[in-house]
Amino acid sequence: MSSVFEQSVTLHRPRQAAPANPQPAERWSVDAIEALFNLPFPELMHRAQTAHRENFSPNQVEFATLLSVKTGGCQEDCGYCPQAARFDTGVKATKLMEPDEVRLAAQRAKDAGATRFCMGAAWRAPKDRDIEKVAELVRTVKALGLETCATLGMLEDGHAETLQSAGLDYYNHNLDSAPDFYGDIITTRDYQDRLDTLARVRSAGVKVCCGGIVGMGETRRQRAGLVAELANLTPYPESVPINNLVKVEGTPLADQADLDPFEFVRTIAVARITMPKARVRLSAGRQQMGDAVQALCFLAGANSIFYGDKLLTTGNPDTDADVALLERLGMTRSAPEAQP
Ligand code: SAM
Ligand code: DTB
Ligand code: SF4
Repeated sequence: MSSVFEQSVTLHRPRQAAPANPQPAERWSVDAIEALFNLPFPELMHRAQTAHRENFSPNQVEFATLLSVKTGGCQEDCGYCPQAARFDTGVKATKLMEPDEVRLAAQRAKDAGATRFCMGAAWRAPKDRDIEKVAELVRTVKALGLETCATLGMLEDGHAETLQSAGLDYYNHNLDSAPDFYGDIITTRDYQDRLDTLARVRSAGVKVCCGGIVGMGETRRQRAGLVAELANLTPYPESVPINNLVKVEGTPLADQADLDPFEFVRTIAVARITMPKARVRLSAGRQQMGDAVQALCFLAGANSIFYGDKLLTTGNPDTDADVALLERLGMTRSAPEAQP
């Protein structure tokens, strides 16, 4: 069997990388997106696969590794999050990591096969001095030849520019839910704050990584509402993480009922159809999902995963298990995007 690290023979019009600035093909109404969700599963999958194959090789998956560079103690009240100080989740607060420690972790991720390295910090919003320190971390990771991504909370004017100059490729900031569900989950900042940060990232020339979480008790229409917000961003994000809620004891959503796995797969398919050139990332929740559902997500157009045995504070499948899964499926890891 060929190695997962070898490039597959591509039979379709393959593209290794999303373009820097995909334009929205059309404006999507919530009704139109809900209609996609309502399609028979085979029809929805066919449409998603068609969109996927027009823009990417369907056999390749990007590996992105996450590192929590500053964990816990966050003042926000995001109802899903183990890092919010107000919830008793057992997560210990740490200080921002030093460049040497981050370099080691990034080198390990690269050696294991990751092409993108994403640094997360449990901040509501970084201070100016935090941005300077994270810029140093970005330079450190970039120097190893990895694509860089950071998720640090809300940014002020100038922050995204500083990070861009340090070599930041992507900034992750999720919309998380539909606007009409958001207030049920988070009260300490509003939807417009998130859109403002995304606009700052975009205008600094940093690529946008923006998605959300499903399985928080939202309706199907609200899942459609989240996808509509993402797809109607102009341009839509280059990278779209779709997280399945990881239920953490101590958070308000700890006892939330499981989402039907097919509904998760549908969400991936609808994201693929509405944002055809984006990297759609099958993000949090893989450990709880099982191999068969993950395979359906790849068939629905997911072409990126978080790779490494930890997300930020919760578990993720072992790297060996992910390499084995791709080999079983005859799929391969995507080559890195061309670096500027
Ligand atoms: N503090 C920053 C912020 O909120 O923008 C960055 C880190 S925050 C942990 C990044 C994202 O992780 C959140 O927006 C959310 O989408 C996701 N996330 C956090 N906890 C999660 C959970 N339990 N299940 C699924 N996704 C989660
Ligand atoms: C994203 O959309 N998901 C990642 C990343 N962006 C930063 C985070 C998932 C966190 C899951 C819960 C945890 O491990 O703390
Ligand atoms: Fe803080 Fe981010 Fe967690 Fe919200 S999601 S509590 S802002 S770390």
